Amino acid sequence: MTRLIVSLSALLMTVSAPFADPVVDYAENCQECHGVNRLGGIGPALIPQTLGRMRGPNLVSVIRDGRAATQMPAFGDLMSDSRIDALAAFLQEPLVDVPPWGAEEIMASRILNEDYQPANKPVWSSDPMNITLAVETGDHHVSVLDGDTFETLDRFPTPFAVHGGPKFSPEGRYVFIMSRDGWVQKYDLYALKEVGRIRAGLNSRNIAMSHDGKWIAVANYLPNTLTILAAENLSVAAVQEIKGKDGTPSRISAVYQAPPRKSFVLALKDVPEIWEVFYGPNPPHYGFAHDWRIEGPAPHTKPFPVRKITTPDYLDDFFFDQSYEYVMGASRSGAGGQVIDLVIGQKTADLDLPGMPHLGSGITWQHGDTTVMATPHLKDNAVSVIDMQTWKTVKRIETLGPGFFMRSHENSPYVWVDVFFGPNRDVMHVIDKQSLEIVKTLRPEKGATVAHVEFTRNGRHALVSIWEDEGAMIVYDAQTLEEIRRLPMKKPSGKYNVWNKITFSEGTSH
Ligand code: DHE
Repeated sequence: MTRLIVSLSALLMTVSAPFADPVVDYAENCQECHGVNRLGGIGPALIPQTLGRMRGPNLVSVIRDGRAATQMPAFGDLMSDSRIDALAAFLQEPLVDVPPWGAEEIMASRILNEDYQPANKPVWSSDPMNITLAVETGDHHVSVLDGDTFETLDRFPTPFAVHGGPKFSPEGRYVFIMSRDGWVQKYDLYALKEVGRIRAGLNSRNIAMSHDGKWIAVANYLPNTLTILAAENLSVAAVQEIKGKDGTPSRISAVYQAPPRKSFVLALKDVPEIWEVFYGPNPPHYGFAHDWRIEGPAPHTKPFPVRKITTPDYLDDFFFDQSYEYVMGASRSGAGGQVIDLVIGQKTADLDLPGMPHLGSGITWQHGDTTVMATPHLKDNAVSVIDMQTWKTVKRIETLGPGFFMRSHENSPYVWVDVFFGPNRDVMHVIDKQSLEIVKTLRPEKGATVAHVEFTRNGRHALVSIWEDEGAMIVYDAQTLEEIRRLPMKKPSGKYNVWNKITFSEGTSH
């Protein structure tokens, strides 16, 4: 529900029809973002299976007051309490007809591009390792840029409402992109052509690619499943129902790959558990019970052994250390964080992380003789810097507002962090990695949201989004912090450099 949809007609309806039908209220105010049949779109699906911990009074207050750190606006000024109650009750009614979405339905949704011909080598002459993608959510496109000249090599349409980082195949030739309504798109950067797409879930969180490039794991909210696709042809390798050890169905907060462990690691959103799904040839022996193996449908016979770890608290968001042994997790309730050791399967430390840390965009760097991890907070005007040996907070750097994304690069002395929310959402802070002080605050366009940074391969340029419908990607000199160029774009969100992503640069998120 974007603010735009809170239209004059909705306002008039509110005044003239105080007892309006929640079905009509939904169609007028919610449908554009949350989808026909409440099955999700840019916003999550609004049915009991996906509302999870949001049930009851929580749901009423979100409709009335909006939701921090999301694009959900407040409807309290537009609807009476009784109408909000009726709408909340309607959203908690099970759908009369939830389409089944198992292996068969997913396979049936696959569309392969008949015009696609693989190219043996790139059809362009740019540095393949410096190709950089810009996701433009304003009109649902991705721009493929030469990271040296910033020439646009292609601009292709994506499914509706892309979310999370696209994932590159290990050699950087293919990219996989996911939309909130569950589509996974495969695009060949050499041929500049879409290979195909498949709807792996009805409402999805994010995707992870196995380190060998063979498998893509899709974390779903709806249905409560993990879908594993064969990257080669987007066929379904497995669909696993997600239920806690006690049988409680759960959404998945997020899934990431853990390359040294040859596994996917996922956190359950409605049950305090982490799962590790092994795809490598010799998974470690954790005494897997038979029903903890995901068996693929024919013609795939590959089992994916699953290990389940009970955690002291929920994990809504998490981050790995560089060895991928430790998971740093935090719950959106904002109580703090926890460190889970994947080798022994237990919590080993607490983290002082109140104020909704956004661990999904955390980064690490060498600081003195230790490695630190830094994360913005969605509810605090701060960046937390944590020592990854002692797990203690080294510093909380005060910012001009809550931030969403941060990035750095091995060759840069700076960390860049946005202020995504509040009156100062038009600024970007630049922090010195050693002194941990803000050394410059950029305000490239007064009043325009400025967010998300990516570096080019060698770290020479920092690319910043003017996150507006008629926005732009600004190219900064990453040393002098001077603006060099502006490329007009339609609400650019994330940018992704092939080299930084496939080498797991310490300055980027997963
Ligand atoms: Fe995101 C990444 C979760 C809202 C834009 N976001 C991620 C990831 C997670 C996540 C777990 C890491 C996935 C990955 O890259 O594989 N996001 C959440 C939420 O829980 C939250 C707060 C609420 C929700 O509605 O889901 C949320 N996110 C948003 C937005 O409102 C943003 C700003 C706009 C949008 O497009 O929805 C948004 N999220 C992004 C982007 C990334 C992302 C651009 C990738 C960042 C990167 O550099 O990798």
